[in-house]
Amino acid sequence: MIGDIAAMAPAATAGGVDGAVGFDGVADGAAASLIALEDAHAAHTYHPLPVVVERGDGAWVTDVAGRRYLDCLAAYSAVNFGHGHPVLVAAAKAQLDRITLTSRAFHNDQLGPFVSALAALAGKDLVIPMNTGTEAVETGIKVARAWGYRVKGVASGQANIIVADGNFHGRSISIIGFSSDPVARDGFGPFTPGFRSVPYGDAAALAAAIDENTVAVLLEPIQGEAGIIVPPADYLPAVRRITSERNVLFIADEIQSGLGRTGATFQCDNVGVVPDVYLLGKALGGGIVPVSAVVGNADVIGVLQPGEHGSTFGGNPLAAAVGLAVVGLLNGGEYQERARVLGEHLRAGLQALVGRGIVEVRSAGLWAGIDIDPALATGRRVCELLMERGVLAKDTHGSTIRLAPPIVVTEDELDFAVGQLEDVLRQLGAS
Ligand code: IF1
Repeated sequence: MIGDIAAMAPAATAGGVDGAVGFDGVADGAAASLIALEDAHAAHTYHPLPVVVERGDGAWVTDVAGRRYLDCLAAYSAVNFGHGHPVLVAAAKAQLDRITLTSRAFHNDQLGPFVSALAALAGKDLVIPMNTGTEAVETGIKVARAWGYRVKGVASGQANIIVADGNFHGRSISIIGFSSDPVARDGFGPFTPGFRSVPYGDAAALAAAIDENTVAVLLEPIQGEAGIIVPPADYLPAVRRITSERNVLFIADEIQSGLGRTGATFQCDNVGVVPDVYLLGKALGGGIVPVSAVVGNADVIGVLQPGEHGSTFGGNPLAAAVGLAVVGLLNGGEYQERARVLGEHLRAGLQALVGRGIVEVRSAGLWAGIDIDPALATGRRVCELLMERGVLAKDTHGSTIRLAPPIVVTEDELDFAVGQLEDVLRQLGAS
């Protein structure tokens, strides 16, 4: 089973592990002119590595100079099934020749099958199809507030939602308003009221923050941007118990942690918890189109009435066709099992580097947060050196880097990535 999925990935056009060649980090030729064009006309809201990607296949990408890199970011887990997955590309291509957008003013023949399959995958009965993760989070906030007023009986305009310190749920004004990251939040006020933030992992603090107007708790089951922060094993079960007892919705933001990444369909599965609402995105679109969703039961998601919510592109036939194909890949459980087994291999390889330039490793499935010894280098510097060795990764805060390769990655490719990290740490002076 494990081998089958790798075989299904598009054949690497060239290189593979022994063909991975980074470069000296100085963009040249076509890359330099393309970067200059982007620099001149794209707002500078990012600081990308100086690599210009032209193609992708499976777990690999190729830059404009033909150099290949193992993609250990997978677009922040939006490319869980690899670049150019044949089943997903075929679903998209077939739909492109039929119809791609109708708006929800009319039905289309792809939405019903998609939402039915997604609801079944989540063990729920209703889906609100959206496009980006941010939209799914904002939709979840609207659903929670409407449920609070119309079902729980919270006084109008008084609803509050509990979030966790260190959260990342997107970049809209309401969402950054409850961010604890000054870079994400400062200078964009005023913000939306009705949110309280408590320490992540502390169930007692969460229980103490709940009052008669609390309608929901919104949490990442593992905090991604914060550095793949895995809470104590009993945290989410305690949150589930507390929210059930206090008639508060438990909304799990599985936009990054879900859909196979952590070795299960949802990270909540790994800790035996079923939230009232799943927020999904990223990999739901197969790395091809933006697809997100809010998934729950009718007694919660059903509170919204016609005209109260919507989206021009939400539930469009192209997104639904790809989303249905993604659910099809997940229904068999092979990708979840692969992420679990290969994740253990990755963790063992990284753990062996603790004390040799790495301070701590946190991981779940094929999702790892690695704290580099800050005395050695920043996370950014490590990622620059990894790029020169044919591995693409992304730092997060300070000296933490994250690894999240497509689940189609092979054990040999994981060994290659860990080997390059070991060499980079040695290059930086780690003993
Ligand atoms: C960027 C971070 C990751 C998310 C969770 C909702 C969203 C995200 C748990 C919103 C999005 C993306 C945003 C992207 C980079 C990436 C990211 F670094 F920003 F924080 F993954 F950790 N919930 N995360 O992780 O989904 O609207 O983006 O589809 O903004 O640079 P979105």
